[in-house]
Amino acid sequence: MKFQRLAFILAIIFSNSFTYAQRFGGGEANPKLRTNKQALSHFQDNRFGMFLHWGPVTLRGVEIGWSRGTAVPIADYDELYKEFNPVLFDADAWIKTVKAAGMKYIVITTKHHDGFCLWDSKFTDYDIMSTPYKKDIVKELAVACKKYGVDFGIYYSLADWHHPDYATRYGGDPRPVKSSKMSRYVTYMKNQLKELIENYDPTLIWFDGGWEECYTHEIGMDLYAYLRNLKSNLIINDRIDKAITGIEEKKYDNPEKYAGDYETPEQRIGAYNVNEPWETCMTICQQWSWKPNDTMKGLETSLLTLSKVAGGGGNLLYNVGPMPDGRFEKRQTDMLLEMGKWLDKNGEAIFKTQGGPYEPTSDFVTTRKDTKIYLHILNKALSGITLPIPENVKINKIVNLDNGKSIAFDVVNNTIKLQLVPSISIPYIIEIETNTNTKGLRTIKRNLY
Ligand code: FHN
Repeated sequence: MKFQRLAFILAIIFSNSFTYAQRFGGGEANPKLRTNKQALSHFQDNRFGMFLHWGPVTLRGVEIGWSRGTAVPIADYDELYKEFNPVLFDADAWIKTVKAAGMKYIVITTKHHDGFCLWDSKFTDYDIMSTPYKKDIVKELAVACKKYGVDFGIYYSLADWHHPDYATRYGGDPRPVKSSKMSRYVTYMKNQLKELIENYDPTLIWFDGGWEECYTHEIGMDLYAYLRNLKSNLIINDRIDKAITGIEEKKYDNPEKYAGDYETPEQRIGAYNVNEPWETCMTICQQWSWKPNDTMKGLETSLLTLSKVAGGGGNLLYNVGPMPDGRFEKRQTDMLLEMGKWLDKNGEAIFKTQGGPYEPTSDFVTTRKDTKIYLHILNKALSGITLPIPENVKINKIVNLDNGKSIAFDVVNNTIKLQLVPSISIPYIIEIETNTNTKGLRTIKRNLY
């Protein structure tokens, strides 16, 4: 009995230690789920990217996918491609804006739930080459990303309410499901994903739409392994499988069981997690695809979101919905360029950093890199901060990154006190120079300060 009890305890101890390794490489338990950790840490270093939801539906200014059969009758929605002619689309202009905004990668909807393909696909005519525009949007963006050194990511919806073999209908689609054959649809997806990988070489595939019953955990695992074999350093999000933490806001107690390289909290700041990669996706406006006169988030809100996500250890994928003529709205471009100016001054506190070591509060979050800890001040009125300092850490100097001015501080009994001047613009960054490599510091719990 004693031996069995000991074996049980050891099994519990080791099973947890394999969770991270299994899911992110290292553990031998399930090679199907092995990702490329080097590619993943590069993705994490990128920190800030642009999500792009675009397609013929922008002609009506309603939500992509979801308005098929609701705001727009299916028969009309499925004909919109015949009008789609974004003559002002300029891939170089888009990617120049991405770079000027300080963003390091893009994720473009190559196919959303409506099934329309923004690239020249050999496997369907429901694609950009059947529109009056007749140019491969995805190709042009892939070329522009390479030209300007921006990582190229693609969004691909596993749900396809247009495809006859996808076995779930939406929007009152009258077609009988019995004629649908998911195995044929999976083959269609594999063919399309193979041509996307081989012809456009994305660094990342952002899956979505896997929540419907017809798409199973088995399909997700098989698809992950298929893609992993096609491109070993491809980054694949958690929505390729059924542990869709981003939408359900729930933790899975056995994440190693599910495929996917990182978690995808949506329209919210993800929970503090400096051990596993995650990315918040969020709209700059309210709608994912373009909507005339949509409500837009301002510069301060956008920068606070970026700081809070980085302070929690995550990436921010910030969404722009391009207009039907192929341009970004000027107000969105202008705001993004202001974010870029802030990042010109403060980007060292965002890029290639790790979240923490202090757990986030409503007044501040922290990031760290090399021997530095960056305090992101989120509260305009804050006039001072008192924090415990980790053992053996010495503070050499403290500087306000915004104005370059040194900040006076006291250290008493492993506690640092620093005075702040309430500021008109937030977030602003206080850089703390220490004598230690901060990456190794354990998280300092919020109840200690
Ligand atoms: O249904 C989609 C939605 O249109 C959008 O693409 C977002 C982006 O994360 N994902 C799904 C909703 O969770």
